[in-house]
Amino acid sequence: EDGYRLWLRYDQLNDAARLKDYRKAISGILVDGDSPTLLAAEKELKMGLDGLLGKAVPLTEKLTRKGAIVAGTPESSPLIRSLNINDKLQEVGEEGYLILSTTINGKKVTAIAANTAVGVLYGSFHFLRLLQTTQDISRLSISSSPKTEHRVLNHWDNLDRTVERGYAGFSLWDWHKLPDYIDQRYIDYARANASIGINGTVLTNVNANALVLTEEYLIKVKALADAFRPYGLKVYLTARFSAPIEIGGLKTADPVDPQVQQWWKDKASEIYSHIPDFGGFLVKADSEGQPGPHNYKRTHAEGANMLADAVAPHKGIVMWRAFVYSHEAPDDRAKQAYNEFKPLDGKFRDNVLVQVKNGAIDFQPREPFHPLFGAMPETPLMMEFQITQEYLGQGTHLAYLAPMWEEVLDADTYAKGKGSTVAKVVDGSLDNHSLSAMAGVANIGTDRNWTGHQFGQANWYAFGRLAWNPYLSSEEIAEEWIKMTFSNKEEVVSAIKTMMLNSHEAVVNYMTPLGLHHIMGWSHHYGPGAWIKDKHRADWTSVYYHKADENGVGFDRTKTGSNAVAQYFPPVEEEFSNPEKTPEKYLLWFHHLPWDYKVESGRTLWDELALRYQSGVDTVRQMQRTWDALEGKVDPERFRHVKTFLEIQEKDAEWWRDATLLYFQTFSKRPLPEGVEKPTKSLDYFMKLDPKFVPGI
Ligand code: BDP
Repeated sequence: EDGYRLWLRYDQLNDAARLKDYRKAISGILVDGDSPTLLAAEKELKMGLDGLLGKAVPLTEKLTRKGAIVAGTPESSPLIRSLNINDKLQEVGEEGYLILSTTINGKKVTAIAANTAVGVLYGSFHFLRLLQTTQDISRLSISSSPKTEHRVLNHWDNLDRTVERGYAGFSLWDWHKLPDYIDQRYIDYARANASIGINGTVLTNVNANALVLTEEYLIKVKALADAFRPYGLKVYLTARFSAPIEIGGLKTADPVDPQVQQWWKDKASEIYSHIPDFGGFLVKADSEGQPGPHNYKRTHAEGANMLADAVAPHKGIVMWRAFVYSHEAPDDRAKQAYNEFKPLDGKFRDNVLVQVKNGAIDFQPREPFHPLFGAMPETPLMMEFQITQEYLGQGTHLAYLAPMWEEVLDADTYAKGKGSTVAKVVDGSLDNHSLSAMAGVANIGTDRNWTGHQFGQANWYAFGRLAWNPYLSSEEIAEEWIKMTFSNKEEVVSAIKTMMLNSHEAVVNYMTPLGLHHIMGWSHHYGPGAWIKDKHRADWTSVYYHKADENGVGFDRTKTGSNAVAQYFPPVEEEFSNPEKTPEKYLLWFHHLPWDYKVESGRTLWDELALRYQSGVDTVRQMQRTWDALEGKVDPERFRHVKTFLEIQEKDAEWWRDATLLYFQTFSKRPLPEGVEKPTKSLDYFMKLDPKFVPGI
């Protein structure tokens, strides 16, 4: 049990009663049609059912006995056609499916029906999930379809196979052996994605390399696209804005230059000649040194539209990122994306989505929702979540991220009055956009268990499930994942679920409680670094964000400060403007408050801060106790792995607590309250810990 099989383990079920029912109910698999996708569905059903039932479930061509799993589309399968379910099928659209307990020719069957082969595949995975989570399958009437159209992983993978902010080994894409060698990993990767409805993958880093757009690489990309296609997974690439210069020999990359426009059109045609269903481009432009339209005094819309025009004839899309901030450190980096993009609302082509990170700074352990959500009604905005834990303990901390994503998706923007949630902006329902998408920055690499931490798998899983349906609860997703990945036993499920559901809050508490943000180590972003200052960019330092002084701590984003609150709709603006009304979790995000400001608990801000750091550490220790009690109830290999990582997490949590509190104490000049463990090292020690990244100290 090294974790390779992810949540698709298919071991024989140990719930004896259910197993008996399933064995009785399922007699064979009947998938008519021979498209690669239908064959993939058939193969998965066969593998899954054989494993889960612990017996060979035969593939059949005719319906001779009751108990068949009949899967197909009305075109591929006369049996599905005979069900006359066209009306119901119409409702589930292109990728949706139905799972029905019904009868055909007087025989009881379970029908997995869809309009397309990929819908059948998704339905097959759903059916297997029902068994994996030991649900009753005797009276099924399930209908499911995705709420967002494009559900996309963003790999920040470089062509040399390093992964930016990757903590699970190297890139899966073995460019050297491609196009000839198709690693089984590619297939298993595609299967895993299909099982949760992910239908797109951007293969390359947003900090892009134009080389991937050359013929030499495109044939390798084609090989991957061919391997993924049966699983409904489209490939996308990042487009480096200056590619026409770097690989095209042009003198400019100005988006209004006809030669440049033609170059991209030709490049798009070339790509589509290799990969007819190529998804399109993801672009990071004019951000952190990446080239972009601003180099030519053009707008983001002009840049995006040029690429959009190039891929439009082939039905491609452009995902243009809003993660921008200028080099001249402004009064507040949090305001910049809104300031730059809001005026461009309505100026983008129909096949452009603007990809917005969940918060306005940068994937912090917790951020209030990005004010752009709801602010650009004429433009489809897509969500960018970060699955890889750049700021949340990277490869070694257990942090189940779905509660954080849920918090953002459920947040009310009030853009069109109460109930205008971020989820409704993202799925297009608020402003009637048919184009909709969600992206997740992947946490996947060559590590045997794919994600470095065994529990990192849960974040990949949860991202896919939320992209399919942003209204699912993080709790139900956790429960599914635990049952499929570890065990169906109630005591195990509830113990692991508690760990997972408390884990994100624990990380926030020992890193950045009460709305603190961006106070981590310089550049690597792993440990604490609240003292980071005097860099060439102010907005890359910690002091810029926490603004601690003898009077207090926090970033004033109200009228008396940067007034970033004005970017939110009135009731939200009001709430965030007033420290009494601001949810405590965002307090220091919006306010600079005195050390003895009274918080909800009646304590002073200083005491509360210190106790939150302690509580983060305590929760990790609680997780350790819970995990230890599971010894013998989960397999020894994964048990040991997680146990060791929890030890690292405890050590790191103490490190964060001690280093950060000692630093803030130099301003607050107050003792640590009762209940907070005394640091055993000095601030000086912590500041010198990482001299490589803290030059000059
Ligand atoms: C930041 C990362 C950086 C990425 C950037 C981005 O530190 O490596 O390139 O985001 O999203 O979080 O473009």
